[in-house]
Amino acid sequence: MPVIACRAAVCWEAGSRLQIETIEVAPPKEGEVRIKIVSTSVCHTDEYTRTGKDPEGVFPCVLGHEGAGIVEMVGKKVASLEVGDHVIPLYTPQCKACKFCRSEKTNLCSKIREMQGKGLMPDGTSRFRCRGKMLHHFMGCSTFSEYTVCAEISVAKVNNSAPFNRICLLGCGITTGYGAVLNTAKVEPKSTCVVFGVGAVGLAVIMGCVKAAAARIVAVDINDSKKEIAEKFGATDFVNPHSHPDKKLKDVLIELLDGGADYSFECVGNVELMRTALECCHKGWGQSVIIGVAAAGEEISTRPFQLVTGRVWKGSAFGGFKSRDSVPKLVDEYMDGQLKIDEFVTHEFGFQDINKAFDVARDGGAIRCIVNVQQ
Ligand code: NAD
Ligand code: DAO
Ligand code: ZN
Repeated sequence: MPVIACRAAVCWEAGSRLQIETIEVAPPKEGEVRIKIVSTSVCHTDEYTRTGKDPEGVFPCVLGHEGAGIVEMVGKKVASLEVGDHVIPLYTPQCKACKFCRSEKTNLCSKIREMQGKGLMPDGTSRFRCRGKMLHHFMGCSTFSEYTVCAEISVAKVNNSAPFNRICLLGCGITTGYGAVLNTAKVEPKSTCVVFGVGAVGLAVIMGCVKAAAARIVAVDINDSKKEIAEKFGATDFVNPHSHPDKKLKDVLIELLDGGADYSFECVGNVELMRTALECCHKGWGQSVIIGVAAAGEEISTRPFQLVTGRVWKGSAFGGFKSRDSVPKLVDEYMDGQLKIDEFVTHEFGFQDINKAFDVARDGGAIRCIVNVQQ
């Protein structure tokens, strides 16, 4: 069956800007599907990987992991997807058979983890070539291409009438923050919550806290322009650490919340802030959830006494959602008006301008930039 020649945004080496190239995309092998990507978005993690800070980046590669599209071709033994299905690629797969998938305690499927981490398909090869060279895949998705190939277990089939340029955001940021509140922390009504970082992930945390009927939702960001959108999403308070130069941030928050937060969420990827997020939690029961991804080699620290006295430190990946089961339901929640997505979109670009989307995302002026790949 035919190899497709199409446009893709290639990252040739760590630190270089993406280049729109014509690449070859091989047909899907057994247990794989080829997808025509309609829309994608630029997540903080794509930019982070592009710079070479993230260990998951293997170059040259096709980045992108927040996307949505249409199945164009199915490989042998694919039973759950058909040509024409509308889909969202998933960087956290769900095979439903491995030890992790069989446990209710985690969403971290291990079936294709090893090869995915090496930027390869499950059989250890790549479906992408450009200028005679092999290109690596990224996080099992590689959505910065007009066509990509994913494992069947890395694809969620979704409502055919949902707009691609909105639901692509459920491939990462929104799902991550929302689920961290509802699945990982399991925030109870009337709780007090602190959200560090008001990007897409932090806003989705705020949305989750509102859904959980939290009493106080304190948004923390070093950029004052984030106050308005945080409040629009339901934050009750906004704290800019720079407005309190003489006080430790954790003391500002402990004072504001009469002893500390019931729950806190770190949505930046800064290890110092992770410590503050733990230590601003209430003695005896406060829980802090790490969502932000720190640079390779960085470490967190605190005094053990913080944990001895009842604070709990946790982490959350893809919002703790079992991906193939949950993402279609989140699409339906959006279609029913129960879940915000439109409000996260601040910019929209054609594929040719994907680097502009990176620039805007990096400058902090964006929440999410949609890139319409077929335009
Ligand atoms: P973003 O860049 O859009 O937002 C980050 C926000 O943090 C910005 O508003 C910025 O002003 C703010 N900020 C920066 N430094 C700060 C500081 N010292 N104190 C307070 N605020 C500060 O990022 P995003 O796309 O929302 O992603 C947030 C983090 O979540 C990233 O680290 C990303 O890699 C990670 N992430 C994790 C998962 C997961 O499954 N765990 C999934 C997606 C993203
Ligand atoms: O299963 O060992 C594993 C790794 C799972 C990877 C989870 C990644 C979570 C954070 C990724 C950043 C967001 C795109
Ligand atoms: Zn699994």
